[in-house]
Amino acid sequence: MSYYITTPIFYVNAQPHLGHAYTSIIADTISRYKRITGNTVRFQTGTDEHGDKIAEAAGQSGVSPKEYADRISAMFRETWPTLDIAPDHFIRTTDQEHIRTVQSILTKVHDQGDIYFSEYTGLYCKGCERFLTAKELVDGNCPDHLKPPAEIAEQNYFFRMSRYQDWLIDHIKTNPDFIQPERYRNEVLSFLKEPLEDLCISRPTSRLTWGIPLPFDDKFVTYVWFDALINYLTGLGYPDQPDFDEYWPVAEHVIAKDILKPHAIYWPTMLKSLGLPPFRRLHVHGYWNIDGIKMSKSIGNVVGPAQLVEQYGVDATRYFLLREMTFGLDSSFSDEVMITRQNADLSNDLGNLFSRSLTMVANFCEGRVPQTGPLTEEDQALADAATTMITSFSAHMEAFEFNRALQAIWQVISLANKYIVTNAPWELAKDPALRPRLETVLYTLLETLRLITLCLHPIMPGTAARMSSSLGIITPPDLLSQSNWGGTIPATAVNTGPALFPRLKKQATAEPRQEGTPATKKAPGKKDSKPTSPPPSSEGLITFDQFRQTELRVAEIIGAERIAKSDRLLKLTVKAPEERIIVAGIAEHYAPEELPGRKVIIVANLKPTKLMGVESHGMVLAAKEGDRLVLSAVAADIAPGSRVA
Ligand code: ME8
Repeated sequence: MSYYITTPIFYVNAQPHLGHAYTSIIADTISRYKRITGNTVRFQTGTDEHGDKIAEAAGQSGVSPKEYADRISAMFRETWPTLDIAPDHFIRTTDQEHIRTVQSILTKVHDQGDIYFSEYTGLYCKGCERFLTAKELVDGNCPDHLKPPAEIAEQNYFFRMSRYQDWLIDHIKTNPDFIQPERYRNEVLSFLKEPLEDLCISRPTSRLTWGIPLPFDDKFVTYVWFDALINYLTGLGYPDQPDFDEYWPVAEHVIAKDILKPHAIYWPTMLKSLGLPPFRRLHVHGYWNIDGIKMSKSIGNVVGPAQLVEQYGVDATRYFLLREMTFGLDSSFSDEVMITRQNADLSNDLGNLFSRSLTMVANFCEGRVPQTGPLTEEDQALADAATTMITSFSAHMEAFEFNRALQAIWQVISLANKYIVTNAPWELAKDPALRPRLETVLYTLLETLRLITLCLHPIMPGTAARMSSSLGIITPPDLLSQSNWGGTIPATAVNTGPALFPRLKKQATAEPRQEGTPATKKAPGKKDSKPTSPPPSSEGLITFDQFRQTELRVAEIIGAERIAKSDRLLKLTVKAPEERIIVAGIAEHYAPEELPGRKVIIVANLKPTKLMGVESHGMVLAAKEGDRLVLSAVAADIAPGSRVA
């Protein structure tokens, strides 16, 4: 069977964060699961590169939109392998092939009369890149971006979405699993009770040039969603490539609830207008929150995948995200829960079962899989639990219930750990007469571990590969043919290998990020909490309290002059927002003339000190690389005196 799974294509106006990583880990896990259950899988992700937000972010960085998109798109592409996320295709909306496909689809839909020109006034949220209805606002703000939308009136092209409303309602009703989980299906159906408006699909080039030109009117570019959603077709070579015929009928999309409407309403109606069947299923998950607020680049409270991988490793990160969130509901990220799970579930439960079992095989059976004798009732109970685990794991995976799929595995891990205690193989080993019993117990443990490893492949590919290698398993995983009891082959050499997961110290690891290093920023309106944990033990680290004593501010340089008899020092007059003098050792790198007007970051609360006779009230931050020195700067215009947090 074929299977096609996609993530949203992510905007390139900011770097990848945990939210993007979660969706991508889901898609990767499912594609690995589908592969080991005999499917031919295509997994697609990519980046969404047109629109106001991107053009604006590029402008702030002082580069062209394309250069900016190239840079951030590469970050997404390079981040995924660090999380063992292995898409088959990475699509970019700036790919020529995509642009051609979007234009040919626009022509087709236009020719058949589903696109018309009209005037429109509406409430536009730049964050969502769409018009919101008054009903969607909370206290006048977009509920996701916490900002009021702008009222925009302009002439534009519209897609006759309303024409397909009845068809869509009928399709959702007759295909109960079209939108999952059910709460989102209900949400869409309830939205569809009101008459559907047509969809504005263009922007005048006077307002936005960074988009795909409409083939029938070059004074307009296409609206982001009409461009973005089509990626799911372009990536398959629509309309005439064999991959399209193979994979489109089995397409499944994974998204978070922020983009439910474009996927559940715009997209199926666009497909209907094109004469294509809708995708097979839409899987909608909730938000990762920090302090109860959605983790998002526009709010700035993000946790980056690189920090997680560095702190916890790939597999612990994947495990945590899949185990902690109930698919469809929101979840909170915290280092504390992450560390607790790693220590309890991975290091203790799984790690101990694995290392104890293999160590006993090494000690009592010279590192070779023993023979199994007849199973006692207790052996049989574990064997039954392990084979039932496969069935229940598979059922939960099929239903995108990742936390329950993992619970099914951990139930067996826990049973197996108890089995070790009650059977005490180290006692059996003392009596040669009990040798057959010892061997059966150890065989039962190894076989249970083999089945556990089989289930872990899609979740923690690296760990499962290490476990397989220790267990002497050389065949690639196949859940269909390898899930019967008895697959472990006696006399196979096994080895203990290094510990699967190290135990983590709680506060020392948790503190730096929880208390406000760049990885997280307090959400607006939240008071900074006092650090409660003791200072980290590692040398060289400072506590958040120590860091907080340093007051960093944005300062505008309004004057600069050389200091007599010094080759190194410049006397800077800055506004921060009060005027002050700062002496900076930058004369070998910057001429005084080039400095006024620049905004830099300063340490504002240093005790004044005299340098070459001039009193300095603070310090300018700069970066050094060999002999080079580059002044700090801010990425967008901001008032002098703004605090840097
Ligand atoms: O919406 N929790 O791109 P985007 C969970 N380009 N998932 C999160 C999340 C969070 N806090 N934050 C982001 C776009 N995500 C469009 C999509 S598709 C044709 C076009 C994930 O960069 C989640 O998958 O804003 C969400 O749907 C997506 O990132 C939004 O990514």
